Amino acid sequence: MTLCLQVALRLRSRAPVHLASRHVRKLSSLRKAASLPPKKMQSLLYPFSGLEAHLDRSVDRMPFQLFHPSVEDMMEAEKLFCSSPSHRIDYYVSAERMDHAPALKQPEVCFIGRSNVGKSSLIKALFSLIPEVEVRVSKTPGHTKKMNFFKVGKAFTLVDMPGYGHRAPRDFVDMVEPYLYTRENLARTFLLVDGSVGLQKADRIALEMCEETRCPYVMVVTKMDKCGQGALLRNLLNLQDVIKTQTSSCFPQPFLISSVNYWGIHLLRCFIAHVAGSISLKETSKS
Ligand SMILES: Nc1nc2c(ncn2[C@@H]2O[C@H](COP(=O)(O)OP(=O)(O)OP(=O)(O)O)[C@@H](O)[C@H]2O)c(=O)[nH]1
Ligand SMILES: [Mg+2]
Repeated sequence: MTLCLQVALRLRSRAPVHLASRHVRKLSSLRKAASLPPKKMQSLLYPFSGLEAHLDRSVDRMPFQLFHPSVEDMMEAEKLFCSSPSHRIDYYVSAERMDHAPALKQPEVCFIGRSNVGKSSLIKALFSLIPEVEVRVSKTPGHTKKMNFFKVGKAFTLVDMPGYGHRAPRDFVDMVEPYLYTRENLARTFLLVDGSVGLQKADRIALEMCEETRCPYVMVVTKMDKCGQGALLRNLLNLQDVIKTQTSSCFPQPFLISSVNYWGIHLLRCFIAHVAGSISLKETSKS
């Protein structure tokens, strides 16, 4: 982190970021989240807003708010994450190698990151409105061993990847790398980093690989419920600095999420629907 960013961060709060857990079930749906007090609703939908107060005025907020859709846009996106007879959402197939990957035409987004960072949990949270879709998560690193494809009707596909770091570089070389280089319908890669520990060496290797492929990718900061606001902000500003100074294909805005309390999940659903070309944003939305 640059010295400028270090001094710009007022580490006055060590309190963990939290939201009343009894709301957890309800909050997976936007309609129900509307019952929250406005400030809590704002933090749920745009998690950065809850942290902003701890930043010095000199910090540029713009890169954290580039994608700032309206609640109506998020409602529109949420419909895509609800299953219906004409729009089936379900696990489709798994593949161990690229030549086993299904040939699909619809846009695809994939989730990569270190083992245990929360890739499968994020997909589970995105699909929380259709709990019958089984997405397996585990405390044990290295749980997801194949590329798992989930179809969201005919609109797009989500791909859960094995993590690197556990058996790395094996799975990465066998699956993730060839996938990133050759998948023609890949619309966006989401590179997940753990907000409680910040960028690790393995994350930097993944970041370099994403840069090499020149495909557009986005950083997602996970487990924001787990760490104190000070540590989270420090890691976030450091990441923002790396994105600004060392990347060219990365979307400037990192997305903050918690798969436990659904912070940032509605915003991410909307971003995915947007990059997959499934919704058109109203004029107020920036991207
Ligand atoms: N507190 C908290 N824990 C989380 C969050 N997301 C995931 N976890 C926990 O982190 C652990 C790993 O989650 P997974 O989703 O299986 O991680 P993964 O990245 O898919 O891991 P691999 O499949 O091994 O690559 C599980 O114990 C989850 O419950 C989160 O947002 N907050
Ligand atoms: Mg997994």
